[in-house]
Amino acid sequence: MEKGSAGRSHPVADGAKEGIWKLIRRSYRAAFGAAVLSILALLLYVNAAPSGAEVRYEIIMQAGEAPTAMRSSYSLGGYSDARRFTVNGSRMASDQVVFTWKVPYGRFDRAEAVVRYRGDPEELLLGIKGGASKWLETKPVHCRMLNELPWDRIEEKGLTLFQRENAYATIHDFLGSRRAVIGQGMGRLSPSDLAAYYFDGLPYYKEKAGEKARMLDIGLNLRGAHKAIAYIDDGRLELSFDKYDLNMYEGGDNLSFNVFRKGENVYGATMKDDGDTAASYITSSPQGMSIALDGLQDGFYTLVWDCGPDVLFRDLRLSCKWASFLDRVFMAQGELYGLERSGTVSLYTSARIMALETWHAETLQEVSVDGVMTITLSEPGVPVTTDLASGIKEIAVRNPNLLLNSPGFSFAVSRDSLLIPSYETFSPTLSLQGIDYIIANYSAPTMVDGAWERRIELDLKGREMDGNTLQLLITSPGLASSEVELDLISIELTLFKD
Ligand SMILES: [Ca+2]
Repeated sequence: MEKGSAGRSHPVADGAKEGIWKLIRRSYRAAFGAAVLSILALLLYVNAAPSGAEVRYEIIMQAGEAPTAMRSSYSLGGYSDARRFTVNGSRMASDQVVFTWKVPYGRFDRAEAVVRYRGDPEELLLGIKGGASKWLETKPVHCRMLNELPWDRIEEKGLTLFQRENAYATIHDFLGSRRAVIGQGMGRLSPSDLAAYYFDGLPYYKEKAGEKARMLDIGLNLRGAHKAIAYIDDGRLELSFDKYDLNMYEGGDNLSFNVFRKGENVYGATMKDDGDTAASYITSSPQGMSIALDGLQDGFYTLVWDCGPDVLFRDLRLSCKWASFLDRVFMAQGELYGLERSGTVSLYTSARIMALETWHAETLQEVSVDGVMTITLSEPGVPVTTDLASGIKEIAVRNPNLLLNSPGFSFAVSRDSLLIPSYETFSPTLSLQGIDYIIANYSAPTMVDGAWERRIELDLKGREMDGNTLQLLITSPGLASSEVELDLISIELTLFKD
């Protein structure tokens, strides 16, 4: 927005003018000693047209008297309505084997795979990716340590909760009471009595939790850089906020806003300085940002506001039920910056230790935790560190001109919307010391006719198969250097376009 322009920026009208907002729609079949690996890809394509199409692939692995070593990559040729490929080998001799072939469509919504094999590898994974794409969807087929773990276990819909003690009767109870909301690989510092294995908990939890308000209003004036996590469960993200320049320091006040999914940038925009780069102490008019992202994969997204402390943003609205700020929240009292006075706000956190700080003598205050005045700020610019009880606490701030700092933890504006980031990520080499629960999007394979059999599903929404090329990756980390013999019998793959 130009300096001096009046009124509140309307995100659509002004956004288009400024160009700062964009819309992005944007069976070693044991017969006769021959090993047969068959890959069936049944392609059910339902277009906008009422009739669907069905395409089937069959890929057969054959070995001689003894299983033939299979390693590295196999290109399986093109596609047709019914196609069978033959590759020699059945015994995995490398940590990974890749099958590549052409598919008739660039996009599918999900895949279902049935893997049959012999052997007891430490871990066996199945992954799908597009030819040259950076994305990879992977699910565990076999995990020896979990298969043999003698803990109590509850299985529901492909999920398994392993408990050292039998504390929860259902997975739903477990997820509800603990808000076991876990972002894979986020590497947070939260309590480590829980490990997660290929688990993105909310999709399961929300089925029974019912609908809540779809829009989250974050009634905070936020100053400077912030990072948040949001859980998307309906394929889209609408988000809006207003940016103000405080113009207290010399220099430009750009704000870069980015959205990431598993480290991949799915949206980025920069809001420019208001034109006042002096230390004028004149707060700018609001500049609106409004985005609508469609076709997103469900899961955790990271939102990043990158800017200096001379930038304030507020009126943040998000079309999701769960969102939390990571590590820190820097709230600004509007009254101190030429905006209306900010009233009492409550933030919810699972933090066990928190540092609070205000930069102004006017906003020295006591801050309450769960209704008890417990933290006293008596000197500006001097952080006060406090230990907090376990569980989710309400931090009430009477005069929100405060920096809350709790690296590794999160803050939400309501109890219901709090996301508690990752605990431990389970791997077969993880020490279980201190771990009492493992929640896994995994169930042990079943033994059928002397071989393991496991069915898995993969979400492919929003995934583009570049050049209509699909790659199927079978991975067993450390297999080649181990004594384990792993014979693949068959893989059936069905791809669906819903
Ligand atoms: Ca400025």
